[in-house]
Amino acid sequence: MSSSTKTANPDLIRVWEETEKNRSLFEREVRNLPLPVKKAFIENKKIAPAGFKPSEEKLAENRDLNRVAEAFPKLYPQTGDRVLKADIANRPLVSGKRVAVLFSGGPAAGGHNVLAGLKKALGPDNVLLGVKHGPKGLLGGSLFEIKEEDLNRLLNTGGFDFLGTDRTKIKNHGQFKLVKAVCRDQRVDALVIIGGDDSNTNAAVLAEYLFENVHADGRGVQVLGVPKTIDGDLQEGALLPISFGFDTATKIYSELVGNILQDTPSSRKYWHFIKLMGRSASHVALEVALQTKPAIAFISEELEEKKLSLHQIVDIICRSVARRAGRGINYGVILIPEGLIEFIPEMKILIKELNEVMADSARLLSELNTMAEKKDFIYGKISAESVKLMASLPHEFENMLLLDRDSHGNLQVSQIPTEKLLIEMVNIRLHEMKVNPAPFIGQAEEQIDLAPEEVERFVKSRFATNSHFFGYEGRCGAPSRFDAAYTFNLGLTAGSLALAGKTGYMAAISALDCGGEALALPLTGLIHVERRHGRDEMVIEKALVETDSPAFKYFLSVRERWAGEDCFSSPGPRQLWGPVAGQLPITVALNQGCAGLDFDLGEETRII
Ligand code: FBP
Repeated sequence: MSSSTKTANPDLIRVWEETEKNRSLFEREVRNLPLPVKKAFIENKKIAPAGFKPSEEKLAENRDLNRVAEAFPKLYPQTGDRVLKADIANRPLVSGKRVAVLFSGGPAAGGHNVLAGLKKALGPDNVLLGVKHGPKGLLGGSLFEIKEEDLNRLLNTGGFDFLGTDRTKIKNHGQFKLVKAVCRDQRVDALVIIGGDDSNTNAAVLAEYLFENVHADGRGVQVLGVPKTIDGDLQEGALLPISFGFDTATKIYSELVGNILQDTPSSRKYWHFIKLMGRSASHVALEVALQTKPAIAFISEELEEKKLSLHQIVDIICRSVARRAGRGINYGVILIPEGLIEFIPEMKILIKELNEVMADSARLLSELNTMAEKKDFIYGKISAESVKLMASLPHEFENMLLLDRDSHGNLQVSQIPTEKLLIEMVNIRLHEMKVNPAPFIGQAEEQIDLAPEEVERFVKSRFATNSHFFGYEGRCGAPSRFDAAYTFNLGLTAGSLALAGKTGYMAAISALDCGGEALALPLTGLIHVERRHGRDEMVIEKALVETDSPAFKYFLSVRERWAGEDCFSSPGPRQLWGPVAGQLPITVALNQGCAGLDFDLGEETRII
């Protein structure tokens, strides 16, 4: 029979069409998986909310506590810098409470499981309201009830699509009043904000504003945070080892990078410049480097500490390319953290100056029609060094630095093609080195120690490149085994805090390798004073990679070997079910002093 006379089997078509809207064969399976649940949330084999009591755990010393106390006069006396922990002795017996939840900022795997945990903690006697489209939806009053049956669709699936998210910052009086009105009109008793450092700072500000007198009887609205960001830069030592979404994103990137690494000695002809998402901190790049062992992985925090210029970074790459080419290895992988350019001192000054001019003159700039006019205006306001640096950059890159800022006034670094900029600059430098190799060869620190035949091999070698940016690929995948369990327990913690009447706390889980401890971290204890956009602001600081951390020190001890040898590791796809063995992110396990990579967050429990 010819193919034109064949017809598709209608049963197969029907089965296939059912896979639309989060009902793929894969999603159907992952939804049914049991999850580890912490003991504090289990009573008589059923999920139950926990109460809270003071913990002996302490936050790191906060030098700005007095200023925070002044800025949060109502919240601070309640929360201060005192950590709470889940307590099975005082389970809240509450009914009729209405808790609203929203996503804020970029998506991260496991958000849907936070919703599931919240819903389970609240139980059938309380109401969980979903806010559509993040903070913007809150201002517009877009709330709807999340039903038990919604969990059948949500559990263990990736993305934030059930509610949507956005990056609106609720910061002015008009917005605060709107939120108050929405909470009063929709009888919201508690608001849970699932977000990163900025969003949790916002949660603290809202907790202060909504502390009292929202409802007719004088009650306020509780505000709670849940730590989310694939960037992994919302951490608080042992009390909050990592934000959710980091594990899934880094495992997805590690699979992709591992595949590319495996391609390099197979095809033997490309250098791959791979930029990895992570707006500021380089936790993602460090984790992926440890998972995959590339030739070079830049860690922005180290570059900043060493005050390296863009040209010195280019030289590091060129030396490695030449050394490997001398040994006949004409390929390699370079990992570049998304935020790298903001950590190069000269670029940092330039970007800071640009941010300030663009924030201060936003209205004026919006009235200028052409890029040339904008440039003229901006260049007239920044320092001579910055103007010079701007002029030395490739044209495309220069324009990118002038793109509109996000709602927090930050440069949208994910739009800056750093990987392409480096390729362009490395190409030029390698050409210079090949034309006249003598000055580059030798034993001085800035030179390359190559034998004459290696120099010859390098000079004859071809430098072919590919650029990649792995970012959005990793944010919305189904949560890894770790993130699925972690987020469900974070949801249970936040739901319990809501029922326990707490406000101004962020849910956290510590002791990830030994049963987990559900904690409530006081937002007022996490807030510091930081200079942003030319003024002091109260913010939760981003946790950057520390160059004296165990994870970074381990990386330091192995990177020379990775640079010189043709070694790599290809970890394969992330695990979504099966044993919890070997599933912790390696940077987290190293920094937390864990004995292994196994996580332990309680007993496997069927959720739906
Ligand atoms: P959050 O901190 O809000 O979770 O977002 C992190 C992130 O994934 C960054 O790594 C990245 O720079 C940014 O989002 C990109 O988001 P957008 O597409 O909104 O610019």
